[in-house]
Amino acid sequence: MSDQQPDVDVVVVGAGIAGLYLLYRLREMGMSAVAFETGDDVGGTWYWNRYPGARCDVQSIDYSYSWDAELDETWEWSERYATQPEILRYVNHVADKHDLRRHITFETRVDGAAWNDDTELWTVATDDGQQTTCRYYVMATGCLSSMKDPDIAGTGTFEGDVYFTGRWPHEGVDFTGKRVGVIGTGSSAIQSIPIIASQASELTVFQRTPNFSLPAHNGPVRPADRAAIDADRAAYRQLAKYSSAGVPRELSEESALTVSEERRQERFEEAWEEGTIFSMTGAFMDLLVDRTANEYAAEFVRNKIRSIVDDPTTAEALCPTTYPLGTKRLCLDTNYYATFNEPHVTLVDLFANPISSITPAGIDVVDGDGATSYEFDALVYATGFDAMTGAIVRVDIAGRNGVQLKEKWAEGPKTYLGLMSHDFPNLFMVTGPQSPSVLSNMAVSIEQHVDWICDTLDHLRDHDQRVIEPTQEAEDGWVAHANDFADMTLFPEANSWYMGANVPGKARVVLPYLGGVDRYRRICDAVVDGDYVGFARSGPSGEHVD
Ligand code: NA7
Repeated sequence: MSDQQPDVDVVVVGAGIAGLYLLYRLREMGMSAVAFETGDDVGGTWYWNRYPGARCDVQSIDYSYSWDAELDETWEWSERYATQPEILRYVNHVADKHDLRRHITFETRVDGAAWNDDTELWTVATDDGQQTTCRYYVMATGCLSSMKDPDIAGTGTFEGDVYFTGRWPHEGVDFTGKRVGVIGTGSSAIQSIPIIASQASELTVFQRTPNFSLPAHNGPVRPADRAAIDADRAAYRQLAKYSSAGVPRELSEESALTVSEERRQERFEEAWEEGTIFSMTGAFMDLLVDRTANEYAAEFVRNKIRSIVDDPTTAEALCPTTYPLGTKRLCLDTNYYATFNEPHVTLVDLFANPISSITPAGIDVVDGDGATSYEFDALVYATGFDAMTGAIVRVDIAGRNGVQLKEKWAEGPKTYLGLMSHDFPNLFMVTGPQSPSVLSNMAVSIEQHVDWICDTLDHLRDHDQRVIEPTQEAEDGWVAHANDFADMTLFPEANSWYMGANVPGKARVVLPYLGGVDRYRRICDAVVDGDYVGFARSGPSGEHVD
């Protein structure tokens, strides 16, 4: 083993909510670290997604850091669901308060990273031509940061203004008096469409798969929610950590199959009124595992859509029918469905009239034997992301013996606990695939991963160990467990980005861990308590510790 010393102990990729907390913890531990960030400032998701109406749809009192008690006590959110600018202000405040920017190299993209078995170091290559060696390498790149190629014929030929929701101009966009086309009806579109409609002279929405959306009922933080957290903040945060989705809530023990029709409707009405992302799927215990139970909830929401949208054809087109409720990302909205009652707003159902091409003037769709042409001043692509794995495999990561992560994951991600992958020693992922991540309150899941990673680095240092890597057997077991869990649910039925199904050519395999935040946390803790069961570790002279 070589005794070459690295440039820094840890390279972090990304300066979003995860990267910032990592930098804080590593500094507190006395480890040197540098973060590389593509953007010119902190914020990650909240830096890039500046489209009109962008908000978090986990309540802001829950989607907050808990590690800074003083910040937690004093920061006041102006709304239940804060807007992107407010969240970005919060993240900037944290970076300033803890003087974190000095550890970050902005406007610098990590292109590659290679493990050297002799030096037991990673060499990280950035797009400024520099190389940085480190002992530990952490991808804090976010789950929804690598944009999906819109993959539509003629993309690039449109001669008007073009916008992507995930790369919105910092100076904002005014659509007043403009004819606007929006492609996509995922969360980003559902949040932005009502606001674009309030400015545009004409708005045409191109919908491939309709989504289930619930009213956010946004406004000031609700008194009951505030009281719950104010009563005992530390206890509330602890409850969140050991909850199924990272938000304290009582789990239903009722089956939608055994209660009366009256009771079912009552629970669904309560969920609709509650206006949280977890309320509808949590209304009964079996909504995400039983098709019949799920269909009760789905039909309830479809009836709501029918009651809001005046034109029956548009209403039916907006009703999802091809997948169970909750198996594609549920959305929260403010006036989304009602927007289609506005005379200048049109829905184009791409199942009936698929896009044949983007054109210099707008969009052509197939219409019977002919075509209909739509002309626009501006086009908005709200076409989503290469979720969970995209930002990780976009970097050329070469592990032991040159094994490429991209190739290893070609048939789907292979990880142990969503934290590490065999043959990639000392490489950690924050909210990686096969961890709860996007199916949870990300703030809670990020903190858990950062704490686990930092506690592990601390442990290695204390025990004079310097390399950690999951065993093949542990990884195989975790992959099987994650897939088995998914197979007990309805999630595999949907062509969703949870399944990698939105990106042509991507393996169709469940990406987030479906066992829940609490079960997952207990497993991670048990692994540590079992002296890192499933991980091989070695010290400076190569001696192994199992
Ligand atoms: P999503 O949820 O992936 O939505 C993308 C939308 O774009 C969705 O309606 C897609 O239809 C549509 N889409 C994608 N490609 C095409 C093509 N080629 N033609 C027509 N329509 C297309 O991304 P969002 O940004 O809205 O949300 C991502 C997450 O960010 C969100 O869930 C929150 O967690 C935050 P499809 O469903 O694939 O038929």
